[in-house]
Amino acid sequence: MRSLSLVLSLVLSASGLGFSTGHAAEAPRPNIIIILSDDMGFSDLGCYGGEIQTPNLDRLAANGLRFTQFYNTARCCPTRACLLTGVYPHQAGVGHMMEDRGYDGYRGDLNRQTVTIAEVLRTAGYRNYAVGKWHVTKATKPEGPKDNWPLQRGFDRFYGTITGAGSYFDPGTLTRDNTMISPFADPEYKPSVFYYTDAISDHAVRFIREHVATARTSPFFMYVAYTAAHWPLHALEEDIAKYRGRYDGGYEPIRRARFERLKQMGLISPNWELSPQVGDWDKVEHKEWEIRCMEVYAAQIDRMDRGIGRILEALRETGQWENTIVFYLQDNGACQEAIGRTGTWRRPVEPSLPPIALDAIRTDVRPSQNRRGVPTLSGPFIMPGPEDTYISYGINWANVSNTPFREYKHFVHEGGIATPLIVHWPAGLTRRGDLEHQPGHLIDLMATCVELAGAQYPTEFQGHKIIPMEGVSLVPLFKGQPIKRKEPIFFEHEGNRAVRDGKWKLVAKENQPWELYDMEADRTEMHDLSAQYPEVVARLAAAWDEWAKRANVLPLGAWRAETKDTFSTKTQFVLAPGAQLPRTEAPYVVGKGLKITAEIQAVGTSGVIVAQGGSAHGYALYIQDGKPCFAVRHKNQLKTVVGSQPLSQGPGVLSVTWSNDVVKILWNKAVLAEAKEIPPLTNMPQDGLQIGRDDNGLVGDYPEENAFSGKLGKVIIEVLP
Ligand SMILES: [Ca+2]
Ligand SMILES: [Ca+2]
Repeated sequence: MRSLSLVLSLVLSASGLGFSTGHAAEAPRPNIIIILSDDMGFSDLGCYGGEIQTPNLDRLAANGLRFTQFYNTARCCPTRACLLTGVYPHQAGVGHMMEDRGYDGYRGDLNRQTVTIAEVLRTAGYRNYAVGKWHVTKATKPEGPKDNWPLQRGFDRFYGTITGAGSYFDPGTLTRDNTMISPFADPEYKPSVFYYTDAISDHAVRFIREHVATARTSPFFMYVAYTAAHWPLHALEEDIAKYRGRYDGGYEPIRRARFERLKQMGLISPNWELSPQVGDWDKVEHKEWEIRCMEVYAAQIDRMDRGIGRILEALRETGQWENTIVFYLQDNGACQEAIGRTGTWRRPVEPSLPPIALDAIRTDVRPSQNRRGVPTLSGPFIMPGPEDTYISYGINWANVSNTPFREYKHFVHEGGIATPLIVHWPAGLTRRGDLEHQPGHLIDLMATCVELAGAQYPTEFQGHKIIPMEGVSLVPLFKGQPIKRKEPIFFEHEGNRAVRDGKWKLVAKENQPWELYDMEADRTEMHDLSAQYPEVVARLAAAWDEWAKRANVLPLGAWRAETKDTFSTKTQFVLAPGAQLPRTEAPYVVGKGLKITAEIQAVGTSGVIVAQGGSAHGYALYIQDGKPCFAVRHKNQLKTVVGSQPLSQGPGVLSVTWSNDVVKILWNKAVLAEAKEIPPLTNMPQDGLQIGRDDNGLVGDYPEENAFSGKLGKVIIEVLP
């Protein structure tokens, strides 16, 4: 059957028709929809044990197939690169995020040694549509290169965002086809309230209808990549209201209930232990806020599910329901990143920054303000949900989302890489409501689509030699037949590494020794068997090494290498509170002096005024115990200059000059500190710059993020020769 459809597709693509008679008239090739959601845990969906209402996905599961051991790559970009190309992310050039680290596995852009599913299916007569988050290119400027945007990688239409995360009410890099647009100046789409999840659903529906109206003789492939439920916690009030009270009991009862349902549903073995609970509800200081975080998260997923319901409805209305195969999966495990979880903002907050025109194109992932000029609000005194907030639900709820597994996004323990996979296909699936326990991985989706479409995976494409696909087709499983996987499944992200082979999983965190788990007996990874089975460890470790060599993973740690990007040549930066600059747009500080001038409207007792860099290289001006401090990191060594006394009542101007190896801190021109022998940085810091907080790696000796507790005006940074 496979060879027959292969021959057929060759004939078809040769004739350029893309639609078939004869054999295919009896069993026409299906439309294929892959729905990917973002930063969700293994047990968030109703049909995977969750309490969040997902009736549409639950119905798909009840009439389809649910995989219990499907895997992603632990992170947004690598997952998208892997899903789209059918090879491991490093082979596609996206071993980490969207920066070029100077190694082929870490280019931050899909390479041309790979083809996307859309590129392959187009050769078999499919029309291709992409909706939602793209995030497989570093080219995110409206007028920059677009050679790795969807239309240049096999898709006929695109509506979505080129970059990763962003506001749901005003997403940066919003794009239709090849043109960046403002959601508030888009003549083609004018909802009463713009909400990105709805915009994705609406455009998926629109593309289905337009396809059927204009190109119904061709099958279609559609890739729908929701950003739900990635931070920020943005949702519509009516949806949040549905979950009011649902999480009042804290973490433990929800985890416990999910664990029990997972067992009842047969999704996990009754013999596995529940991984340890991370959060202690009794110690949560801002309980109402913490509850609200999970309510908003649930609302984001609820709204996505209803959008999926509308996509399915469009299939029914257009007669495409029976022969459309729908896949649903998640790009990585629940996200523990603490974003916007500190700060002292309190409402009401009036606009205090220059407004942004409604038709202006925005490209910011983490906006510093909304269009009206209200600074972006965060911290435990601001309830998440509205468009002027930017908050994440944090590690404790992520631990709940990932029930029963441990670890999170970034890690290749099960909590980072386990995803639901729902497959639904009325015309082609003989199993209904079944569970499939075979391990599978994103790499299998290309092989599956190639078989479904009767396409031929190329050895050469547009003059480039193409890497063979890594996965196996899942199609036999749809009919209850076995699949034959020749190789183990491999993982690497940020130095975290794993290999899954049959019942064995070998896994390690960066620079840590291997751990070995028997996944049949202990999938929650509670009992490390590496000491008992050294021969299994040796065999799998050798297999991993072999894979790492051939799959562009090496050199391990290359994701930390100096980027090949060019840096800003600007010497003056005028920045608003909440502003952030990516590394390539931040002040180029190597060998330079700096002058920082910060307008302080209300003096706080703590928090970062400006930080550029992290724990290896960087500098930060911040307040601690009311005193101004200036921290410099050089090759992991920290030097901190502390002001002699707390800042007097504001408003005032705090400034630092750092030149000729001398740091001076001044408050309204009075010198509060002077220190010598602090040479300029020798390396450009990896982290970008933020005003009012320190993201990712911390420069100074202070708590994570360390949002400024007072009120800032503008901050001016001058690069001195
Ligand atoms: Ca993600
Ligand atoms: Ca930082």
